[in-house]
Amino acid sequence: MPDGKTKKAQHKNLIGGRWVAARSGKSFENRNPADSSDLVGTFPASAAEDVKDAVEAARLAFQTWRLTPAPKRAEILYRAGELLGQRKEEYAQDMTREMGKVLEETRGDVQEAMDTAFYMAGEGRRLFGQTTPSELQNKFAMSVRMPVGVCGMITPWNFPMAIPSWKLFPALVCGNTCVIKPAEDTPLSTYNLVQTLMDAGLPPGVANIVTGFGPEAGAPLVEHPDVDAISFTGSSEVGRMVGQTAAANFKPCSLEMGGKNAMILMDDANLELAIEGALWGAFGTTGQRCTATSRILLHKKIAKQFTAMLVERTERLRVGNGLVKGVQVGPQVNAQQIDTTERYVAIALAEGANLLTGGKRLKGRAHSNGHFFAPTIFSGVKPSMRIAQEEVFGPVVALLQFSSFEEAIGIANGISYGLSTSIYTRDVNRAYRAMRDLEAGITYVNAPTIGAEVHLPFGGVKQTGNGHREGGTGALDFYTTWKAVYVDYSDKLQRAQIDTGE
Ligand code: UN1
Repeated sequence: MPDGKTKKAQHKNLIGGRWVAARSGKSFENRNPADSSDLVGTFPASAAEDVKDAVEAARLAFQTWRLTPAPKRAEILYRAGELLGQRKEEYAQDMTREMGKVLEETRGDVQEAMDTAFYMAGEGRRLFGQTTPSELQNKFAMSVRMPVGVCGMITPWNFPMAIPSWKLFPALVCGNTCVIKPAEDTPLSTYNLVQTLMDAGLPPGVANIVTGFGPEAGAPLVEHPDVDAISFTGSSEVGRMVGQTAAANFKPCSLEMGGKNAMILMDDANLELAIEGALWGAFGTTGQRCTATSRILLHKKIAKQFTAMLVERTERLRVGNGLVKGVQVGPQVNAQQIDTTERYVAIALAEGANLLTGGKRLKGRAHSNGHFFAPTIFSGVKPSMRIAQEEVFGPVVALLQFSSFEEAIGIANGISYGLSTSIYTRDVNRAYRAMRDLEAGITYVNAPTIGAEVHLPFGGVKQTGNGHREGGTGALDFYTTWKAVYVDYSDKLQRAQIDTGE
């Protein structure tokens, strides 16, 4: 078994199809956030020199991969999708161990990678361009998609397999080669994904992995002159640096960052349905989704009733190790993340919000070795409070009130992010108005703010991103560049715009 696949192993980087240690020999530990005594494995703490090796390997592989017919590239993705299906349980277990979210969700994460594999495999026989008439006689005009080249990818820990698949699979089917630096909290799931691609027949050097930390391994990838495009998912703070560095070299760069996603509950909402949605949207993945429902806007008429129902149901959620049956909410991913949650609880209290439940770390026997935080609800939140404006990325939800539809839309839009939004109503006119007026890349009607499907565009407006989309055909637009091709079969010089025949 290659070093990259053994459990609890000393893992290595994958460069040019070979498993190699960081040149410095340094490594870091990957521990289970539900039980810090459980060492998942060690991974290379890579630096610029390792990134350089990986980019060179990707450049070399590009020469042949770009010439491999797209339907053949797609067959490898399709096989990878099938293999992921066979390995789903094993990979879900690995993912829960390294990231913490419950098994049901990590199975979903692997499923999302499978969905992306099958969808992008289909694109291998499409990748449509256009043919269009020429303005001149005996001349043929068309546009074709060309691969961009070597693509650098920096991925987060909250969807350790799905998000790498959103980047790798479209890039590969389009004929690019890749260097991926996964989050230091969840490298194993990227190993599992790329190992599956190799088992499905991906040639050496087409996908390379370099593990490590942002400043040492991520930054050199963004800065490397031979990396043609960068795709980043993570915090706005890091995204800004990635974007600025890429811009200095005119490098295409896709940024997908934060959210402060609102669910609006009108007075005609089905409250039972909305409770289910709120619990799932706010506390699924322990609130660690960029699409998490972190604000619930309540019509004054139903606010009291809904709040009581939500608190009651929240207090019944089982928080614990995601590998244990019946657990609904796992730990936070690391010490830093739970510190942030704790800090925001203090900020919200200082701002005058009412803590209805939670607000503290869990310390019992089942929780003593992990980063567990009680699902937390604040009421009496004003739109200008930091708890209503800033992303927490933890199990914390803010309840706000409104008295008209217009006011609700105003509050929902009154933030610097624009990823996901939701409205619960039975009024079809209001639903359509919300679909039009909510400033976000995603709007749900009668469903929470999470649950995007891979064949539709994923991304947001305002400071959530820089205009690109993952998922759907938007991903193809990022991983290809358009070439216009003219074929003149007149056997004479025809000057466009000049030989107009007038
Ligand atoms: C993320 O939150 O970073 O739509 C990605 C969803 C998931 C993907 C979330 N399919 O909630």
